[in-house]
Amino acid sequence: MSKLEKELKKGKTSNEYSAESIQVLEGLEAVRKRPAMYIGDVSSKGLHHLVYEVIDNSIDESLAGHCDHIEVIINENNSIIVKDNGRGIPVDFHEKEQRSALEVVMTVLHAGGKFNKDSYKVSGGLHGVGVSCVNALSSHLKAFVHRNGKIYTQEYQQGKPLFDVKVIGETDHTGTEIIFQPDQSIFAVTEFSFEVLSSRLRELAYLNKGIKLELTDLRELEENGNGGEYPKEVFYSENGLIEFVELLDQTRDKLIEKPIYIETVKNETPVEIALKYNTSFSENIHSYVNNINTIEGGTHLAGFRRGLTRTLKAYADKSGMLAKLKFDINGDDFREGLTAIISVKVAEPQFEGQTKTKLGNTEVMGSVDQAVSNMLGHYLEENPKDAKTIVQKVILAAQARHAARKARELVQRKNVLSGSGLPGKLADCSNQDPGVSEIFLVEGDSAGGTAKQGRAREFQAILPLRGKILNVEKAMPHKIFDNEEIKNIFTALGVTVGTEEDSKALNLEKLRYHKVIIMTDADVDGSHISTLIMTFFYRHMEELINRGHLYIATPPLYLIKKGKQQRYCWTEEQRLQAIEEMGQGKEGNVGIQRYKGLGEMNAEQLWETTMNPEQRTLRQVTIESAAEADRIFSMLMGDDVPPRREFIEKHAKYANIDA
Ligand code: 0RA
Repeated sequence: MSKLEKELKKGKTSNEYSAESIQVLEGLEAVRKRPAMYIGDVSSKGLHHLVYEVIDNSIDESLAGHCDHIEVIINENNSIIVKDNGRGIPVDFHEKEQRSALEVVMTVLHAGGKFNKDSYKVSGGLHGVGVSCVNALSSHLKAFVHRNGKIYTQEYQQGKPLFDVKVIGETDHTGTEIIFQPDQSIFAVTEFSFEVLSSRLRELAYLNKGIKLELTDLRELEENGNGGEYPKEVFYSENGLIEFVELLDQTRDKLIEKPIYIETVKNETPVEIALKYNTSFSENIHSYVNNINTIEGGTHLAGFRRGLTRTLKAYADKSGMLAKLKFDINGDDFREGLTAIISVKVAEPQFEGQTKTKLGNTEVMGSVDQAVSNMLGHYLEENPKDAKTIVQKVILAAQARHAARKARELVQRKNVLSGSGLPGKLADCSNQDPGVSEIFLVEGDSAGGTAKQGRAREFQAILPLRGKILNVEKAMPHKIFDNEEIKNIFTALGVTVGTEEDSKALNLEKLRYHKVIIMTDADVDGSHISTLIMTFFYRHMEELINRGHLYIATPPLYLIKKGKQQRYCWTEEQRLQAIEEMGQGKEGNVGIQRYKGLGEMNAEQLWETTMNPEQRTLRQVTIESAAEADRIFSMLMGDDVPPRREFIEKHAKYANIDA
């Protein structure tokens, strides 16, 4: 029993110490009762959030200039170690709190900052809840602090100290090490994903140059021919955002040789920006506030756009290149082929929007605007050749936008003219309520036919797509609206794109189905087609993904049969288990049928396995990290073959079974 609990048992509530102890317990209890309020949710996302929360404290320590190495270890039992070489959490005894500062930091909500006023604390997870929340949500946590030549430690159960902070040895360095085991009674998922953690650490390394971040997975040995070693990745970026933007654009053809880089402090707000132009037609701007990806944008993004447009426009006007232009140029034109990362550190960020990833602080707009204007203004003056190339690209973009608008208007006008306006190939559902309606985008006319027979006509619509749809990553914007399959998707969904002010604005108000389901064959071609379709949605209807409308159907890979018994299997594991269970002690042969195409199933089978809401599994498409998605899409869909092959070999889930 901890001292805290003993005190409480004795009912010593009159003195100050016990009153505080009770507050602490109440604070931690509140976190355990409503974990979602503090860390978002208790799914895999919330689980990983615990690690980010601890790492953020170490990142703060490095932003204060005291730490340049952070190690993360996934232990065999899915507990996590985060270790840094900072100053170490203070351990001195606090008269007012009547206990060690370490204990206060670990057990009092939002206490971290109290001891660290001098440092510029800006990092902190989306919820900025502090390490005490992680402690409250861990069945067991240990803290080790190297400081003053000594090693201090304290352990906790569900956030409650098991003993007072004690010294267990001597040391010649400083730093903090935290080991925690997420509480299984709270989290629905307790297994950490190496990929998820490594993506985040990679991102953090680019966003915080000069810090070495290491991730090791002690759960399984990787075969390497000499006994095997643990999966491990080390992330370090000397040049931060410059390298980040080059990575994002590595598969695109560059327009200017080197990224344009800005690092400054405006009105006490640190602003860091790297940007590049490439020959593509897409805009890829990723923005961060205190290391958090602000997918909904906000004032920093608005300031960036304003500064970029004004500065480039002023240069273009002055250079006389726009003199003979017969049409207007707008903000979009300045961002075609632009890849940029914007990272600001804001002392008291106000997050708004549906997912709380939109920066609201109005003062930041001016800071970023000024930073971009100053820096880009100088750059254009000093690099006239690059400046000219960029302005020429902007003019081309404006030309293409006009062509695209004509094509789009033609499509949208035609729809209005031709009665229902729905594509001839669409087998619509009878229901009119988008909330319960689904549309399956099906690869190929023949599978489309089967799906039409198998569906629940009441709420399921089928749109067959012929072969591979256009690769939007490579096509000019106006070509997109020439493509029959893409026009069909737009009109079937009832979604329009483009307004007078913003050629990419999406109008989802008339979306006719709240579930849009991509259904392709369970083989390499099928997954290529679903990637093409996802790329299309990512580039042209991102909002539809963000609002959770896009799904992928999962047809089974095998049918295992024996006599009258039959079982569908989606994984190799299920297949082996089915064979074992069905084969056991009984007569007759077990038959195994590998499904590669939707066409190999009849209508009833397709309904049962893949379309029936009662039984099917849909995978929802989310944009976990827009930057990562962007990199993957451009790599998979671009021209550069080697990185694509490498990625497919690493991730292809069909690679083995088709071989
Ligand atoms: C409070 C004050 C100081 C450092 C820290 C907290 C601190 C917290 C964590 C969490 C993980 N690693 C950490 N490293 C440091 C400043 C202490 C001083 O002034 O020396």
